[in-house]
Amino acid sequence: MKLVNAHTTLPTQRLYIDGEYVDATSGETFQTINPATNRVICDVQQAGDEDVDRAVITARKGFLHWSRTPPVERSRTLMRVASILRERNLEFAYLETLDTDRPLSETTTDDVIYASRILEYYAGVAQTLRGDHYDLAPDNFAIVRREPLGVCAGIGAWNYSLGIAVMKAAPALVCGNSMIFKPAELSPLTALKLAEVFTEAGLPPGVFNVVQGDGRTGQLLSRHPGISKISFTGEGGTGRKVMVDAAPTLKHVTLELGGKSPLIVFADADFDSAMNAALVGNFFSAGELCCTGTRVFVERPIYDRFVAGLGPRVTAMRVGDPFDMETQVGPLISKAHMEKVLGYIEMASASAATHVVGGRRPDSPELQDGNYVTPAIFCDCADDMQFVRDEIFGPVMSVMVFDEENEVLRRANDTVYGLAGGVFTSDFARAHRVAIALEAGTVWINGYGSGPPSLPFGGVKQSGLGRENGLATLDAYTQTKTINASMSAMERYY
Ligand code: TXE
Repeated sequence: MKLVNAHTTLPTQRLYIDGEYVDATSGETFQTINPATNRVICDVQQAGDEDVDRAVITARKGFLHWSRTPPVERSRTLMRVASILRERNLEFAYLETLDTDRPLSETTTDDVIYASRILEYYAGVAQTLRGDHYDLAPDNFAIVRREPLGVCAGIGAWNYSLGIAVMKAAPALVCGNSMIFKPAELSPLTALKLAEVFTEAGLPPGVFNVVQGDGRTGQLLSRHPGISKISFTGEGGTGRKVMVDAAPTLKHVTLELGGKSPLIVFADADFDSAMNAALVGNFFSAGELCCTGTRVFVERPIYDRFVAGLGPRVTAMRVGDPFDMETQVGPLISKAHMEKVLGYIEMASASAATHVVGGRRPDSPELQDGNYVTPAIFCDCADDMQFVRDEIFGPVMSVMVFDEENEVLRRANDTVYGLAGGVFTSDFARAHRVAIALEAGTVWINGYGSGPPSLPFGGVKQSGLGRENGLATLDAYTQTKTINASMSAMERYY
């Protein structure tokens, strides 16, 4: 098992259709770049319409076979995939770090293990899939069957490419569907390795396929008449385009979109715990995470002490080479994204907010080639400042002060987003009052960020449609059929 490193280059990557690598017919390629060095890792073939058509025909064949596979077999296959991923944790983690910039300290402990846990969860669910029975009358009963949708497509964002692929494939496959997955063009590599593992685990050809490409390939999937469902992860504008493209063929759509989540710290909170949450809730994965708690509201009595405590903790964070196990904050995914984040930092610096720490390019010579930005904190922010309202998707924390519970709830909910939120207080009743009042798909009380596969995750308002993980997701990958059976003759009506 050869581990990649910061200098690894790879041969041109292809598509994975019908259980094997195949060449795209489009003749077009794109490059995936190492964010820590901005050197090319490899070329990747772009899937065109003929390639997507081929994937759909194959996935349809795969679906007809797989949907007739007993759930216990589906369960065993997913369990085999999970155990292979655990065995090859380092190989996948190193590749994910190379492609996504997220440090080994995260990918070796979080990404691959989390993907395995999702597969294990749905493997356990497989044999519990069932419908309902209704006793309507002595001579009349009904059953409601839960049936798969058919060929499903997954479109991924670039930050957690393996995790997002598995979050979509595991529930889809466990319900008897087949899947065509398109990873983001900025991190296309681990989805291909995942496809190899599915084949190695005995998944029949055509049940999990990977096509590569940018938004054009994504649009081909959203529009294809042979695809019954699109599960999309990405930013809101793109999600709305997917929905529009999916409408003419009336596809089922799940959208996991962006956020600008509030983290509320009351004066009676466990101070250190709240501080830990603010830091990990903003700077894990260098803030390139949808559910980051980037609007930190701190009750006035502890505001100054809280802000004073943040600075030294951020200064001590180790920003550097993602392949160094000591690194806590790696580079951002691309030069363009780094410029976008630096633009917001410039905006914040020019505003009336107070700059606390960070938000600049590091000085060390060995980091000059990478898309590095040191974690930034601004305090004394106003709710209407653009960098406080927009999703930055980078290491930028905004801190605001508040006085009253109703005031902070109004302000926390004053956003188009509704993905997540956090509340820190030792008052049990207030914790639940606030959690219930926050407009979000997930709220953490006295914690931030953990999301076991058994819990549904997703946004309200402009943060998404539908859920991933948990049992709720099974409704997104199945449809019901009511069979109403009569045991006596039909009476004459006309
Ligand atoms: O998204 P983009 P990115 C969000 C995060 C941020 C965004 C960053 O909040 O807003 O994702 O990811 C494909 N038709 N989440 O920049 O640009 C594109 O090729 C069909 C939320 O990747 O929207 C890529 O594969 N597809 C999430 C994918 O869409 C199209 C967790 C996403 O690209 C397309 C992680 C089109 N017209 C990030 N245009 C959550 N809520 O869980 C592009 N694509």
